[in-house]
Amino acid sequence: MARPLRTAEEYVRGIRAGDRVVLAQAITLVESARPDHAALAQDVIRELSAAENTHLPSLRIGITGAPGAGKSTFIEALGMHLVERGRKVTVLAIDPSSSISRGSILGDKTRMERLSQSEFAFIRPSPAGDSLGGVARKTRETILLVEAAGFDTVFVETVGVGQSETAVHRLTDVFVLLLLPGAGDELQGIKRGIVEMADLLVVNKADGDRIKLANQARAHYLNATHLLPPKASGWAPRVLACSSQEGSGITDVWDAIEEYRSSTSANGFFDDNRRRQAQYWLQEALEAGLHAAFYGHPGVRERLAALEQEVMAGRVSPFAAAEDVLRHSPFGAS
Ligand SMILES: Nc1nc2c(ncn2[C@@H]2O[C@H](COP(=O)(O)OP(=O)(O)OP(=O)(O)O)[C@@H](O)[C@H]2O)c(=O)[nH]1
Ligand SMILES: [Mg+2]
Repeated sequence: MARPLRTAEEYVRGIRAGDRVVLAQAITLVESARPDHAALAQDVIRELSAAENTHLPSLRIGITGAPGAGKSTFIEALGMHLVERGRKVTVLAIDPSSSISRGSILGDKTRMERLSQSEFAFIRPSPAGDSLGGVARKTRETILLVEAAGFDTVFVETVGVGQSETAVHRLTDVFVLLLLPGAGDELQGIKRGIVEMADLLVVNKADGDRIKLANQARAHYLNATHLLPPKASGWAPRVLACSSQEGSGITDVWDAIEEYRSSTSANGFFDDNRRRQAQYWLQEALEAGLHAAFYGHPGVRERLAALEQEVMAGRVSPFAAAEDVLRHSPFGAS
């Protein structure tokens, strides 16, 4: 970040006022690897969290699906639908591969052409990072910032082929799996575990000569979800079809999401889930901090360097060496 940093107070004031420039700068702070940026970001987040949220209760929506399933186009269609109804929409992404190339940004902006121009929408590409956990943590903090700025609907898009959807599931209230007409899970590269996580399964591209295939896919997944064990949320997953390109079925998807929200709010799951997510991120941050403190400690580095060769040569047992290293760490008894 080249420009001089603002004070925490200035960030907080700007974000509360819904200033997009300040919001974007605060997110850059959250994403920064510099310790002084990280410390300032924590100050900002602390102040924002301490204040009473005067905005509408937010809804965080995870969107996953195979590459090319139409996630960005779907978010554009649903996002515009919401913006027209007075909601303020944010689109975030978790793309672990973006640490190498941030190539999909351009693609996403063109897929979300109308939304990216709307004053009621805020689109931010996936943060870069060396680990999925790090990227997900930055996204969690970004969610807090955009909500404080008054964005009440947060989409988090990820490609449903790896571990990233588990991270998105821990960041969002409702999880939507986008599917292609025709092809089964195996062909779409969707793992069974992801189907099990979904609250809504939406067969996209139900248009033109694909309508019949889309209906077949819908019947297939309807059957598949009936075989799944009941969810802790008490919600039975819905299977819908839509065309993000033509806009058909988008209203039904939103109605189902609203129904999900009222049903899980009524039975307490919605708030409970957020509390458990907060607990999870506390544990996650502690583990990351412990890991960094441990391996960054000079005593640990020294002992580890000395013992590694001994262990590899078979002269010292791995477990004895580990105990030795732990004794020389900040957590050792000595
Ligand atoms: N016919 C039709 N094409 C669609 C529809 N939705 C998306 N597409 C097309 O499918 C292609 C992929 O759409 P994207 O929205 O980029 O898909 P994505 O899932 O975000 O892709 P990645 O982010 O690369 O994983 C584009 O060419 C879209 O125009 C739809 O409802 N109908
Ligand atoms: Mg996309």
